[in-house]
Amino acid sequence: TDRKDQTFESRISTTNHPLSRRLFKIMLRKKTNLCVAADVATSQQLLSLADQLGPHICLLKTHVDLMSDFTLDTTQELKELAEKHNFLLFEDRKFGDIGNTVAKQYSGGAHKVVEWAHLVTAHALPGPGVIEGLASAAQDQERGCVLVSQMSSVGALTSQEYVNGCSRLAENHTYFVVGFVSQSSVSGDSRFILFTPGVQLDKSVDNLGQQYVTPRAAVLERGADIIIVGRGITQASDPVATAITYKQQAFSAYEERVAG
Ligand code: 5IU
Repeated sequence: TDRKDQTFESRISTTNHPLSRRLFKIMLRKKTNLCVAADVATSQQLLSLADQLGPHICLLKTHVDLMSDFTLDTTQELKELAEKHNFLLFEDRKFGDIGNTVAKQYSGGAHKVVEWAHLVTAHALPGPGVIEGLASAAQDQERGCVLVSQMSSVGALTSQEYVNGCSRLAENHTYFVVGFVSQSSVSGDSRFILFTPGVQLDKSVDNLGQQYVTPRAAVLERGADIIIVGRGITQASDPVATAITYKQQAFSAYEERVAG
């Protein structure tokens, strides 16, 4: 049967990636398939969002390269909050170079992403080397990547052929690839988790090409397992109450989907 008809419970035993299993278990225990995108400029804002929203999310997505005061102390505190509230850390780095370069970008530089992010995004454009490079830098740590199969922005260049190429790449690297960022049900393989950004309740676009659907549409029409929500929550007047609304809508849409 197809991925989207199967429960997270049943998918725990089909995947061989330890982080996919952890993520399924977190989603079931906390009844949340919400990932918050915390695109904020300061450590204080990031840590405060992580602590406040922690109980309601399965995953916290970061872009640490847009922070003005990043230090590794911030990531240490993030790790502690992730343990306290039982969520995973997801750096949306979109690695997209040859294996040798991404291996160094992942483990080195100012951000040392491999030391604290459970998951990272990668573009499939370079071919298998990008995944092999990341996996080599991860060594024996429990790490994984999510391939960008489709994007939410206007005019994205991801053709059906590109999407199919991403799926083949993932199938050949299940030891490291946990799933896809997508806007449709790009894979029926129940081992892969689909992450869908471009979700907001009261807007359909921003002024720089972002396009939004509702949490229900993301899960029921676009095949999302996990919804990624940024400004809809982070810029709300009450981020916690708003996160609860998104969490409940997305999780009940998931329950509806698997109930058939
Ligand atoms: N993001 C997208 N679309 C994509 C990919 C990533 O929006 O196709 I790949 C990121 C960008 C931002 C978050 O960090 O997801 C969405 O934020 P808003 O909900 O504020 O638009």
